[in-house]
Amino acid sequence: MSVSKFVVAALAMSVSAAAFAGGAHGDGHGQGAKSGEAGKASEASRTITVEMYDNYYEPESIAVEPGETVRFVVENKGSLVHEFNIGTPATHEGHQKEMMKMVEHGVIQGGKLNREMMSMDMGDGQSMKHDDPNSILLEPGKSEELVWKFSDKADIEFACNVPGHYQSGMYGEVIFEGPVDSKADTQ
Ligand SMILES: [Cu+2]
Repeated sequence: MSVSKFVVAALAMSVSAAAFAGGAHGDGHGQGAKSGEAGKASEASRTITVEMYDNYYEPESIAVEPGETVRFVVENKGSLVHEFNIGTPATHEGHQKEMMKMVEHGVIQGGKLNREMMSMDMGDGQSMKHDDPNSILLEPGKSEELVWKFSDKADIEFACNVPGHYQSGMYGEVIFEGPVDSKADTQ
């Protein structure tokens, strides 16, 4: 789709954009249930700082307890836009297709995000809103928090789905360690 056609469609479809925002990622959420759900900061057992570089994370992996709620402080210390997204390999693969569209339409341009365009509807039942609770998308120098309640043991990674980044190794393993029993002491 050409840019001009996209803009026209986006303006015409603003109503469906609102509808889409609610249920856009039905499939993703279904699979996301395996990785957990949005958590409450008041229930977080600890804070983990994650630094994003071009193109890797520090730390490279994260160890959590099954069912643990963690507050992540995510900082983009690279020169490109990066994402911190918690999900299964399948959800990451699906999200990479969405983010490819964001690049194709100029929403993501290297180190910049076009927030205005992100709020538009693409006119084909897709939006480029990036507001899933399991994900943060950041420009260089920016920092944001994400609170996540992990599910029981599952195949979960944190990953950057900006095109090419996952493929160049920008993902890390979530390692499940220990029983949940010890949480009784901290809560
Ligand atoms: Cu990245």
